[in-house]
Amino acid sequence: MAAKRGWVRYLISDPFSLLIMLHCLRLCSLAGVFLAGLLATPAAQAQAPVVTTRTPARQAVAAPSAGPVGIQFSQPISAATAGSLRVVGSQRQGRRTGAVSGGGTATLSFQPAQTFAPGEQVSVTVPATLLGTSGTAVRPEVYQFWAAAGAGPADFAGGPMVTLPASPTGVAAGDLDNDGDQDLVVLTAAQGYLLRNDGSGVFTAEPGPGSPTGQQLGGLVLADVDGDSRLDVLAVGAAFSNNLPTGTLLTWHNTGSGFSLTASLTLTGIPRTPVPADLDADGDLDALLPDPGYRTVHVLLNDGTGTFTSGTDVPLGPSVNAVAVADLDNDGDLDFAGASSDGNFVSALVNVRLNTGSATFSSALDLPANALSSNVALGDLNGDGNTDLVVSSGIRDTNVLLGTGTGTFVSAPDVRCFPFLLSCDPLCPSASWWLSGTTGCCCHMT
Ligand SMILES: [Ca+2]
Ligand SMILES: [Ca+2]
Ligand SMILES: [Ca+2]
Ligand SMILES: [Ca+2]
Repeated sequence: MAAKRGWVRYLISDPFSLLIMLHCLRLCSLAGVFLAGLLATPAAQAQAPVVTTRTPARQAVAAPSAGPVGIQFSQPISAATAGSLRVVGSQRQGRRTGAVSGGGTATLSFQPAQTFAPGEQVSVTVPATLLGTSGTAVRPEVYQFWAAAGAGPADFAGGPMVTLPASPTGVAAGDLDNDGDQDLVVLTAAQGYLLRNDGSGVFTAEPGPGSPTGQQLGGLVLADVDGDSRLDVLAVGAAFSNNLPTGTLLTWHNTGSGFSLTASLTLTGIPRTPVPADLDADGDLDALLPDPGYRTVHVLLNDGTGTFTSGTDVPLGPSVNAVAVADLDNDGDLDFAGASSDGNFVSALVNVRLNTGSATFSSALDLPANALSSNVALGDLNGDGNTDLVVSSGIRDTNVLLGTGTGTFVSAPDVRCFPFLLSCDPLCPSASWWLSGTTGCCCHMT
């Protein structure tokens, strides 16, 4: 007690020490508030629910055609928002109709009203409008899988011919009348046709998407861009003025009784075929359009009604011929790979771009490819759950690159599928043979 009184007398008698002590007390108080804030953060601000398990697994290649699609989260999901889950098919309906169950629990299940078509690619979006029961938005993600196809012999026999008044410039298959069979849309330079399937593979042609005056049609793809569960038609229109080309993304909405050209967007150059995908994980299909003339991949974002606006384009050279979309680094957003070539037989590349999650893409990871790369496809070839990459060459073997799941790839043996290949010889006997860059042998064409 005496010592305590002594300290007090000392501090009162020494104002400098008193000031230091008061300052220390103030700092301790501030530190306490800071620490209390840190400790209070987890309770006051709940963690976002995240997806922990997907059924079918991402990149699955033989998913049950009847469904369901099951998603397990780290926390229970609000029943009121469970319907925000989006399941989108590439061949039937587009946005799939069906029932979501499991609201209020940590496992949602979507049962599609109609089976997935054999080999159909299915995209699942977990958007940020899906909330946990605490009210916190989920961490959004998009993933893809493929429905099982039959184990057929892969032999194809010719079917009945359909005569059209002009040469086709594009064809795409999908169930446009939602009756369960695959119909066709065929474009000619100035007119589109719907070839309706009678259910047995016999098609009847009727007028389809019409072309705006002066536009030549190409680059056809089917996708439900307005989310009404009817496949719509996207195509690239080309117009020339003083020999200068202007490209337009044309969108025909499927009304159920015809096609209505209701949206278009003018672009530089003449882009190639659009690739629809939910690039920003908000539940609608956006689009990538490779534009070789301008060495660009156009990024177009959907407002949910099928109206597109330009996003952040991606420069990609030398001459990007095609793109394919998948989650290359397993982080829950869709990335893309582009096949590009400068036409001189030596500098073909695959350009890998990773999505930031909001449809902006990283700088290129360039992978060498065989000459004149003309197309690229993505899928899990070796069943390890990672997306692999296949690049076709105009004159050489097909490249196979196996994904590591982190956005990088390792080379696998090329696939020799050049149709006119006659034989190989390591000695290159004459000028009509050429050296295969990956196998080290010389090949000869018929
Ligand atoms: Ca049909
Ligand atoms: Ca639609
Ligand atoms: Ca979107
Ligand atoms: Ca990704």
